[in-house]
Amino acid sequence: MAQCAIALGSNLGDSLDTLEDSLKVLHLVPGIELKTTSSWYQTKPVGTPQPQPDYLNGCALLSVEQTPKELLTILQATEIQFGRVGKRTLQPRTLDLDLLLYEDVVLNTPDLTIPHPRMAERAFVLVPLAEIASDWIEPRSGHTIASLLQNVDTSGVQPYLTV
Ligand code: PH2
Ligand code: MG
Ligand code: MG
Repeated sequence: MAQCAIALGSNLGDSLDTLEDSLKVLHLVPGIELKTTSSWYQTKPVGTPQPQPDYLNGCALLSVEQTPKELLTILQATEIQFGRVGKRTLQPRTLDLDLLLYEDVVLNTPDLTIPHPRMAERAFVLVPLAEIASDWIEPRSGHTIASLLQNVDTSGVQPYLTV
């Protein structure tokens, strides 16, 4: 089994339900075990061309039998299952599932880049990821998640409090 980290995000529809249900769906896929989930964070949109609603973001650790490419296909199918339309980047979305880390693999293909190319600069990824994988070394930079987190502005990332 390979250890993987994924990022989850949503800023359209009932985001909390969508994120939690998507984790249940992934856990039911043969060959995928959901190991750990972070808490959820309400985050200011980063890099979006127009104003859009805050996101709900979190991360999860999976053990998988799938290859990186097979896992990507499953994540994309799950996004569609939860109503994601098209492949319009930087638009509001019901569900975004990004493969962040797969063991210590570094992969650069047209379809898939591992580690996720923008994870090291994104507080909305690093804050939840540091909760569950602070010692994991991001293999492109050679730095741990905890140390990457020290170099980003976390002011747009707030714990999401459920009542
Ligand atoms: N995802 C993006 C672009 N900007 N900003 C926040 N806060 N959270 C996201 O998940 C996010 C984003 C593209 O996938
Ligand atoms: Mg994505
Ligand atoms: Mg994304």
